[in-house]
Amino acid sequence: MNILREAARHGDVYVGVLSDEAMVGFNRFPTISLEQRMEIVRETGLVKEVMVQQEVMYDRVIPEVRPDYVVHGDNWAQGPESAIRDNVIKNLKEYGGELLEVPYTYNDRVKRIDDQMKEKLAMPEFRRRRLRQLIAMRPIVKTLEVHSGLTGLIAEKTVVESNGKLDQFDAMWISSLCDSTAKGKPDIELVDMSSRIRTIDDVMDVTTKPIILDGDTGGLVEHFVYNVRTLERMGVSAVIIEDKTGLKKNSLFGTEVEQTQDSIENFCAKISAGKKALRTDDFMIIARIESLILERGMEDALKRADAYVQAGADGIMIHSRQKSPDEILKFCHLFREKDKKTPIVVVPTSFNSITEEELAAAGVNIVIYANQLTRSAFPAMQGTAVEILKNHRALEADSRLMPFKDIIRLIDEI
Ligand code: SPV
Ligand code: MG
Repeated sequence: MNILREAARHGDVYVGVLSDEAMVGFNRFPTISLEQRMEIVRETGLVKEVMVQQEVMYDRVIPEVRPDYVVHGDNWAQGPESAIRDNVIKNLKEYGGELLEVPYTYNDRVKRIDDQMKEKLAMPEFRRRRLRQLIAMRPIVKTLEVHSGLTGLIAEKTVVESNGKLDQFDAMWISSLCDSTAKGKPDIELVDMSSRIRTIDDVMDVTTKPIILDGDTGGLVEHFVYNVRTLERMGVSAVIIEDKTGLKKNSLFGTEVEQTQDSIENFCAKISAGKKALRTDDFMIIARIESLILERGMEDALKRADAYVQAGADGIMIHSRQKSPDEILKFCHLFREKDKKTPIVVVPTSFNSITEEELAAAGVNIVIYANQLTRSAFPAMQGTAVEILKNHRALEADSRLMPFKDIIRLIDEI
């Protein structure tokens, strides 16, 4: 209201309301529809026209409207959002327009509204359906591995500006490998569901983004049907289960260790039973195909994909441990020839040269960065431990550490 009042003093006010797509790129997910957001602005009676802004940057809208002034809150001077400010200044300069910055209103009432919106986004029924919404809205859903409150905060809050665009992660992956590794345990379904749920709960407590759980093999069908219900109730958006049976080992071992692929019939029965147990249309059961990992061939992978979709799978994850993305791209191409809509998920740990744009162009809907946070944290921590041991003190390790004053302020206070 302050901003609108200030703007109205200078002439006719045009307000740009960001589209959902533009918002989710750098801000939080909208809690009300675009039409409702526009209506709120119209209702103030201070505005001549409300327009939809399809892009965060102003390269299109400013030359089109050529406003005498752009009026904006002053809360964009620091951090990645300063790129938007720079972009506005650059566009105004073209014809001599002016930027007016209004002090941002910080008070308890505004904070409360902000907290309420965040709380709403974190609620199970809102969080759960957000993955499907993002699949429909984003060219590709960018998903980062998390295994604790702290890693959850990194996925939640990291926003970057690059090439004039702001970007953030859309969703979080609770990996069996990294959840187990964080507990010093092997990735063999040893860390049980109660413990996995504890991790999910820690993450949910401090985040709002949707969660995809690595459900390993899904276990016994008789247990799986209960577990999907629990996950759905908690507000998890999807579980991915892999078509293996017996003692599961991590797929990145490939054929170096013995791993048994489940039969198509058994795995289809597991998917169908899980789907039948669900109470909402939001929760997704995604079937993960291990045929390429186990060197059973493309034909087997495609046959299984078809059968799993028929059995009710809400998405297909295709995995590979080749350095080259070729077999994944080939699968996507052949799968998409027949099935245009079932979401495809990939985990480019080995074939990491492929970009998100290339994956999206191949018809992939979700990309999961499944272990990079853990793999970067471990050498950093180990290096510090070595440094302290070598020097009999912590001074030498200090230059690699986050400043003490930053760590105590890392976590928001309520
Ligand atoms: C995990 O992150 O635990 C996965 C993906 O299952 S992978 O490790 O690539 O098999
Ligand atoms: Mg796993």
